Amino acid sequence: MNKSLFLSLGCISILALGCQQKADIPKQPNIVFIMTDDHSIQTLSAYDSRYIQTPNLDRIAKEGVIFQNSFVANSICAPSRAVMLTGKHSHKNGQINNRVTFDGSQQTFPKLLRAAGYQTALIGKWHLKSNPTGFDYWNILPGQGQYYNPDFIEMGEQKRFEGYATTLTTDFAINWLDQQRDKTKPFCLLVHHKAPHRTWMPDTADLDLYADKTFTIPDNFYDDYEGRTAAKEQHMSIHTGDMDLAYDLKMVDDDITTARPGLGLGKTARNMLKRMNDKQRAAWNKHYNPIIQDFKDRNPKGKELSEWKFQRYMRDYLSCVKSVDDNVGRLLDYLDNQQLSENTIIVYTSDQGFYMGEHGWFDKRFMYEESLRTPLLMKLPKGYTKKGAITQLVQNIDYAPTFLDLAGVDIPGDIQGESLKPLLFKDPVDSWRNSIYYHYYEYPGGHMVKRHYGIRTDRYKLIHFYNDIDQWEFYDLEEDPTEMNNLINSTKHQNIITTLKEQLHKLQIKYDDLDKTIY
Ligand code: SGN
Ligand code: CA
Repeated sequence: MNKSLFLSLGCISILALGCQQKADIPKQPNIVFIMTDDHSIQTLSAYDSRYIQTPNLDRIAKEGVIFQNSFVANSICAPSRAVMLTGKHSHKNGQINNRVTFDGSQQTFPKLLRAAGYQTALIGKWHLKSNPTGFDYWNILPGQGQYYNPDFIEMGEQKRFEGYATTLTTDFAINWLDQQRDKTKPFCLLVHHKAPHRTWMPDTADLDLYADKTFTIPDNFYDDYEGRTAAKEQHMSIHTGDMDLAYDLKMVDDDITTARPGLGLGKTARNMLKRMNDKQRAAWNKHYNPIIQDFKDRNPKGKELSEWKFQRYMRDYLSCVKSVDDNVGRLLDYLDNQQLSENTIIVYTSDQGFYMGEHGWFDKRFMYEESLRTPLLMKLPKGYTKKGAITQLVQNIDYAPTFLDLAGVDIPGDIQGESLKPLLFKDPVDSWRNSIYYHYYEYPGGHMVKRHYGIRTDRYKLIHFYNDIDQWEFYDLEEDPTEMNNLINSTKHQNIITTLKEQLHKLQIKYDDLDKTIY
């Protein structure tokens, strides 16, 4: 056989194998899209096991895939949700910050799936102000929602439910799957948790879980922000009153004045506690009262206070994550027991990452790694052959086109993300994006993180802070993974900085985001 015939026969048989693999995949797989709010990569053990074990979330990664380079487009809640629903950057879907109201008349993936015969449902946090559109069924928390005995708005009707938000959201999701849906249709179910969002109120069952654990303080907990003005001028510090003793850390006691009494946070904290029933409140007091007493006795100051706050923050936050993990386990078990897993893609992500004391912070917003990255795990339906780590750069603009592609729906031309479907087979993918684009807008506003946009490649990051500042930052993530050295003026790096500026400009053309004056 001549060489070229041999090669082409080889290619045909590889192609045939590819086609056969792809022929085995479900035509309209079900979609279960689980999202949490503010869950950091650092606290999901499939990514990082320093702080907590999350066996149920890890199960998704173990049985499926884990995206090692998963990023958001704008690291804050409502914008992230709008990005995911539309597959477009914030300036295109209009949800540039948490303050504006989502235009629910625009194209979203649930609407397109519904038109293609899917049954669509949304349960849990929504946060987009306008009522959900494109869902056959919705049952959402109003605004940020409450952890204890929360109200839910079910198809326009608001009711209060006894229980803990993460558990209730999961109960409602399982109930919809089991009792409410039309079992003759494929479904797309969004299960969107409030947890582990501020103010990190654990379930009473989990209060003592980390009581005796001391967590290692990040190396850059005492960052001096040298060479990084925006980082210096934020209001999201553990060291200051930004993290409040009463409101955030539950030291609700008449002897403890909150760090920023003017904000009335002590009062807000008391109101949150007032939602509890007697049994919940008794368990709460049993846990926190001795901590409050100890705090008053020791009266820590300076570094001792900062480190005390860090430990308290970690304990409460991780307890909220533990409840997420348990509840995701319940949902996975239900899908397995009902033999739904084979035909279903299960996605786990967060609306963005979060700081666990890195740079001395909590919260998100910055284009630095901890808040730019977000967990992304998927358990795949049968026929999708990829297993383990996926290293390509992916972003939350990609979710909408991925869901549409999996469901065999044409991806509209105005969607800016890319379908991740080609990455879900074990065959190598020849070409993929080599950079992602980011743009954050909520300034001035809570936590005072200045407006910025930027580009990240697999190795470098370039950020421009603008508005009431005009400063560039450049990081070599291989040399400086915690982004402490802004090398924007480094002679050695000027060539790569120029190249990145050109690439950034190209991305702004590609995504049509050159005009910064519109917002
Ligand atoms: C609230 C929080 C902030 C948080 C924003 C945005 N304060 O305003 O700490 O940054 O939400 O979070 S709180 O007092 O209400 O807890 S987001 O995830 O919804 O974007
Ligand atoms: Ca969030």
